[in-house]
Amino acid sequence: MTSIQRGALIVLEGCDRSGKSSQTRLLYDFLCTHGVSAKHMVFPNRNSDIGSSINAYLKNCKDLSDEVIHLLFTANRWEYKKEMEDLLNSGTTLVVDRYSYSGVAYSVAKGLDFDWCMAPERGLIRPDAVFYLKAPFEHLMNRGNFGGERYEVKDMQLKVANVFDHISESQKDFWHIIDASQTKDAVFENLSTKVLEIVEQIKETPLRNL
Ligand code: Z5A
Ligand code: MG
Repeated sequence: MTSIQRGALIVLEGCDRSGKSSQTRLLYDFLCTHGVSAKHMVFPNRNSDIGSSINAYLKNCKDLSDEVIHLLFTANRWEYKKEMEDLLNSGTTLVVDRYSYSGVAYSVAKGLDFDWCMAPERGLIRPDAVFYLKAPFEHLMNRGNFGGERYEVKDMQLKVANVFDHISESQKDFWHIIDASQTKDAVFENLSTKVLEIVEQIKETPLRNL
């Protein structure tokens, strides 16, 4: 009897306009055409009740304290934990556009304590790989639609980048830095090769929590 081999949890992180949504969509299509069962997920997931409050906050239609919005972003991930776990255990690879690290990076950038921010993320599923799409702010601000939402200002983006840098430095075993200032094709080339390797490598390993 053959046991079901699990799927991989692949997360893309990075500052605004670094290309996460473009690359997660490309990656999802790529995995499907290579015969890998896959699902594309995005956080925040704005479709739930919690997600719609987050959406109103990001669009500047609702004011919430920094602590409350932080916990809503985290709760939004907890809403989907069971679904993610079931999919991974049934062999589906998840390609996720932002995850717990965005939660921590944006809240720490606003002045909240790192450990306080990380605490409610503990118990969520630990990614098998995080790809950090990294590029200078000056490069990213010239890309489409920058400035439409609450956090899309230079000072905030520089602080967010600092937190991502700090986390990637401390979690080198599963964080991979990708130069996001390259063309979309070049970024994808880098990413897709590594992802296929990781999907193969983790098949027999147990899921772990943050
Ligand atoms: N947030 C939080 O505070 N806490 C949390 O826990 C979570 C999130 C999960 C909404 O995120 C906000 O929520 C976000 C963090 C905070 N802060 N802000 N602002 P979002 O993910 O919904 O934001 P978005 O609207 O999708 O934008 P984005 O993620 O910043 O963009 P992106 O996905 O990284 O980039 P893209 O959409 O793929 O590309 C942007 C543009 O650049 C587009 O015109 C592309 O065609 C172009 N592009 C992409 N790649 C390239 C390359 N390589 N070269 C040239 N042009 C490119
Ligand atoms: Mg995006």
